[in-house]
Amino acid sequence: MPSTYHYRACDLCEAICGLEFRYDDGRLAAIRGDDEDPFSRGHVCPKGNAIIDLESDPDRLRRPLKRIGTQWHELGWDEAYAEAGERLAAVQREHGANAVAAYLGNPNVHHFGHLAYLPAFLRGLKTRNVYSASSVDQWPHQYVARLMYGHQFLIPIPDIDRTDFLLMLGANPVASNGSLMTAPGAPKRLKAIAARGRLVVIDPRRTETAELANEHHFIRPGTDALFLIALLRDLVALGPSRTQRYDGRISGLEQALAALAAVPLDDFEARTGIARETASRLARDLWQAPSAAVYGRMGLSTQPYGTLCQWLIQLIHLHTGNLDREGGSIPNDVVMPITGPGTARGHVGRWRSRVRGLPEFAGEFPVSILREEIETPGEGQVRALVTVAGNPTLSTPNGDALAKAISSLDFMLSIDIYLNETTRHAHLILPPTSSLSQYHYDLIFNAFAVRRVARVSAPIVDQPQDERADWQILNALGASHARAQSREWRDLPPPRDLIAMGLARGGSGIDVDTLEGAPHGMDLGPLRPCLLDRLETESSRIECAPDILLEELNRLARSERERDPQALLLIGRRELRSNNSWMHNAPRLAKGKPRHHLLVHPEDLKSRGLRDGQRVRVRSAVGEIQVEVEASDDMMRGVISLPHGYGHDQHGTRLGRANQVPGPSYNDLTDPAALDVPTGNAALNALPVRIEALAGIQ
Ligand SMILES: Nc1nc2c(c(=O)[nH]1)N[C@H]1C(S)=C(S)[C@@H](COP(=O)(O)OP(=O)(O)OC[C@H]3O[C@@H](n4cnc5c(=O)[nH]c(N)nc54)[C@H](O)[C@@H]3O)O[C@H]1N2
Ligand SMILES: Nc1nc2c(c(=O)[nH]1)N[C@H]1C(S)=C(S)[C@@H](COP(=O)(O)OP(=O)(O)OC[C@H]3O[C@@H](n4cnc5c(=O)[nH]c(N)nc54)[C@H](O)[C@@H]3O)O[C@H]1N2
Ligand code: SF4
Ligand SMILES: [Mo]
Repeated sequence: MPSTYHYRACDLCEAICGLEFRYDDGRLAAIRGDDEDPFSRGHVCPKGNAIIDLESDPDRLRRPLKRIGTQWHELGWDEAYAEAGERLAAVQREHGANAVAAYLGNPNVHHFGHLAYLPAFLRGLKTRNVYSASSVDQWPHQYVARLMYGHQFLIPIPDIDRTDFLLMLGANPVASNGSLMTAPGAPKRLKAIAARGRLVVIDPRRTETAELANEHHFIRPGTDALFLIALLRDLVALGPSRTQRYDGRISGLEQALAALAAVPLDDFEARTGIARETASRLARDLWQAPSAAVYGRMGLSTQPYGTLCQWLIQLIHLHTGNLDREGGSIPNDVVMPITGPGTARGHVGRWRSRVRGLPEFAGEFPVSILREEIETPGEGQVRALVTVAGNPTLSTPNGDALAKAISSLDFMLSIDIYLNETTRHAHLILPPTSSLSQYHYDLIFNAFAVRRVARVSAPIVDQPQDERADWQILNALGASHARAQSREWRDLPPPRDLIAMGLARGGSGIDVDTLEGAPHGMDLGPLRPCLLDRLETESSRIECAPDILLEELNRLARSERERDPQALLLIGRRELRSNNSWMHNAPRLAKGKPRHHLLVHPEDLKSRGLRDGQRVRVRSAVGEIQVEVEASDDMMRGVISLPHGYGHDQHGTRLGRANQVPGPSYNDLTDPAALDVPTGNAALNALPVRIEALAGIQ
């Protein structure tokens, strides 16, 4: 039988590369970047190829599993659905609706069959205890967008294909392939900026992206807000705000800019590690650039001033006239809208958490509070958990303590394809079938892309009869839970129908047939200014000075420097062959030298009497891990770097390959009390820790 070729978008990261799948005799034999995809133009990374491993992984679950004691047993789908629905309903009957919590992990966003079907299932649960990976990730972006532009997803995207000047802080797209900036082949796009204009990277590590940049500056973790304030004050001194574009549609810019004066900058260099003069020069360059964009990602969002940083970035765009203009920063207007009528703008603080009293955002609580909600007795205590494509025991603060809490639950249900560090605690696991057998549309990543693109991915393999798709599982669970509560339930139609409805709502004239006729995806052109027409604030204006953000400035003004002279600041990193916590089981990705080492500047090793390669103990306020150090002068002095997503070798998992290079879990060190205050987003970076030799091993 000859080879057959099929085309789909990759569903592993935000870059949504077009891939070509080659099947020989019905077997997936090779994956390449699709040269005809107008957006990704043939780009593929090692993870794209590793889809072959995922498809054939013997550890991947295919049928429901039920745990009795420590033993797992397969059971039929109908039986599994009935049991799940009944047990969730039973917990709620006895302890109230909020006694069931749900945690939604990152891959939900990558699968239409999860994303489009989850809201109905969650509505049926009627619980306020909803958590997701967003609160260890991008909440500051969504929150600032909500306050300033009126919708959590009205997020301006750096127009990197046209900008003359990109200032990038706390992001490493060469490894991560971009985030809240869907930009397949990011390295090429960034090289093009460096060639035609300027790419400036601010990062405590000289990253792979910094290597491509015209200029890189180390910054002391957690001090980016100070840096951005200095930059903005210098920009204000360079000239009046270029706000003609927003005339009559903007409130409070002068007030916001004036408020920056409250923050003292006298010890700027000592605190940030950046010369004051450097900030001033960058301000001049940015002011004079024909167009400019500032982009700050994980290193900025997941630190103690994440929201403040994202707000300051918007103010820079506004003051310099780069918001919503070519080469600046522009929200994407997609054919299947996630903003506008009928979408969730994201409410703020309508209710508060039971134990710590933290406000909800967009109907969720920050996941940093999940453990205390499970462990603290009283009305509303969480007694059951549903995880959907999430691995919170590795991904969220103080993960090992969370694991202990989870193991005490009355009932836990996981919708997941692996028996891993989190799902090993479940009583029931429901594994969705291969996404290659399902329709997919990137609801979110098209909306965050650096070009206007659209594509539908049609199924390329048949769904095995005894397996179930994500959307079928969510429909069936919703039905079974409703039945157990004697409530009505209506199944949602299959993905292709929902995609058609979403496209019709967008009113672009592009329908599913059009998209199916373009298997390599459709390019609809560069970003186009649209923000003013889409503002959803009550005032219909850009709100530049929300009280809560002004208060954040005051909090920073009052903050003190970290004083422990022995403390090092821990930050995270990503590597091309990782995908958060869950792809180390793919042989193609796990092979080669271990990549979980702790990077430490040679002088910091020396001053502690430590050697390159030595195993050390790392201690934070909440926990400790052991790990090998690697001397690296790519690190700023006083800062150390560790990837998250390791910590595999745990009792009772089925991860044959991942367990061979277990590594330690970063999040055994992170502190659930360390938060970005306005949102409750976890401050995973800039974590003070100490390192020391393991006794007896020196
Ligand atoms: N210290 C530190 N912690 C971090 C980060 C960091 O930079 N530093 N990054 C944070 C970020 S940005 C994120 S997004 C989170 C991620 O946090 P999580 O979403 O909790 O973790 P993932 O590692 O993405 O785990 C995904 C889970 O989904 C399962 N899965 C994979 N594909 C599918 C599928 O198709 N269907 C289903 N049902 N399940 C599937 C996997 O087996 C795994 O259990 O981690 C956060 N944690
Ligand atoms: N290969 C790979 N790609 C991925 C993922 C993966 O796990 N592996 N995960 C995906 C996900 S879910 C996401 S959200 C994106 C994230 O995408 P990125 O944000 O690009 O990813 P990171 O590599 O975490 O980049 C964060 C950078 O911030 C720096 N940093 C840490 N603290 C600070 C600080 O205080 N200030 C400054 N200025 N910098 C700081 C770190 O050194 C690091 O270089 O990546 C996605 N892509
Ligand atoms: S960059 Fe992301 S989307 Fe592209 S092939 Fe790699 S994992 Fe897939
Ligand atoms: Mo993420």
